[in-house]
Amino acid sequence: MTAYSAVTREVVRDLERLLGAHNVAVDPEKLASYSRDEVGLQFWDREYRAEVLVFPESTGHVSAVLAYADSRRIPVTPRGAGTGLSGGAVPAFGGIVMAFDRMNRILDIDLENLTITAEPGVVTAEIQAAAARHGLEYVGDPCSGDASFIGGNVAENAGGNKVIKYGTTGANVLALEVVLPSGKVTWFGGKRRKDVTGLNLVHLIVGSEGILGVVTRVVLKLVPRQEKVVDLLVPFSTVEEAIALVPRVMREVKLIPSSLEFMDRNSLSIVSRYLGSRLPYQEAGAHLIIQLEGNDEEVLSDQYERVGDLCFENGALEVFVADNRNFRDQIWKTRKNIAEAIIVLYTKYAKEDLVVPTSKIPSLLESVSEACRRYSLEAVNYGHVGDGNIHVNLLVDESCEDWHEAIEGARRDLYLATRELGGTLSGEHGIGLKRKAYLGMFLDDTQLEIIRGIKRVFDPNLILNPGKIVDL
Ligand code: 2HG
Ligand code: ZN
Repeated sequence: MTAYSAVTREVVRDLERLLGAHNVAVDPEKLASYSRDEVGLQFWDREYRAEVLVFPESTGHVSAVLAYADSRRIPVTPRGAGTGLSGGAVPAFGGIVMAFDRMNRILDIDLENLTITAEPGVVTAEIQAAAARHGLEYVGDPCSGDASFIGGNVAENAGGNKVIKYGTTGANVLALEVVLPSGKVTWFGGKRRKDVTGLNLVHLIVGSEGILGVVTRVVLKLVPRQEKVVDLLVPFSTVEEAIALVPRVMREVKLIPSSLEFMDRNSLSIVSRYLGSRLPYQEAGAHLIIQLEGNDEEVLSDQYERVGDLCFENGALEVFVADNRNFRDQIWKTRKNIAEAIIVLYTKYAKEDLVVPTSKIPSLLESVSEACRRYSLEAVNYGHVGDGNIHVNLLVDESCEDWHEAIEGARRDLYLATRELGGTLSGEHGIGLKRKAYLGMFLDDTQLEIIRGIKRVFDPNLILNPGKIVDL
């Protein structure tokens, strides 16, 4: 375990000299709010607190702070908008939190090469909007996209609602400017669609949760924007019927929807309490959202009719075609607010991010029910069913005193079942601080040693986001 230096008054003065006093903060309220992400404080066994905040305005600033911190062994935790769900941006060892609020410029939209280049503090939705103004689309679409920063999306390899057709954030990253803990600045990748020149370092950085280097510029792929989008909202009596439809849409209608999302009855009931609105057939066992897109009205309507027929064949109670802005917004507002509804309405819960081969989703959900029976929990299951990525949220009765034990027991059982099914611990939220203790259930010693070795190559003094993913 590394011994880190404390942030003294002298260190704060040095940082002010490097960045300007207006880019350094130590006031306790700010420190507290920049020391957490969306993981509730009730989940940590102690308080994690930054000693100083820095707000770099340029790559030069990032480099200067890292070189300084490296030479003094002060931990640095990079942070996006704080929408993460794994404690990835929590300063586990105190020290410096580096926040990217002030590196928030879109630098270039390249209409020849179909790319957009941005600083890490740009909100994901702004990237989508900027691309849309040029008839293009950035397809990364995490549920937190109205708030999350693109740098955070890259660090966690955020998934979201369009992965089934377009892949995760990583699949849409072409290049990254990265500052290493030593302060050295380098570029991985470029504005090119192919690259086997050496190892794939772009995709080593994507999803590395800020433990290897700090991303200061991101070059993303853009695609032509499809002019027409239709969402089908399809209620089913049972979860099984809904899930059985997923591979059939792709195989039999021969298309890949741009989204294929799932919400069970409890998801809808909780989000409806939170938003004060209802979707049709709210009491049904499960709903699917199937999104189709295209440029030709007739082709699209032929496709959704075929998908609709298939839904009815599979026991759908109804097929609602949302082809107008209002209904589509209502559906997606409902879907995107489930996570927030749980955070606001409950304090004792586990938010899981399990992924299994899609054919194993029914078995996973059986294990969820079993764990709920065993530990007297209630489950809310929803998520990116087309990717096999289910956000199992386990709720504990608010009156339960030993709720941590119930949750840890259920998590362990579920992880064992997930592993048995060929699944894994996290699809898109990451390991961070929250899942670190369980990583060894999914990766063997050889794999963990490789990760530790890579960490040491990038960060020999272990100053960058220490305490995340693996211990050293
Ligand atoms: C979603 O898909 C997010 O809504 C959050 O990834 C999921 O909080 C969750 O469990
Ligand atoms: Zn999700």
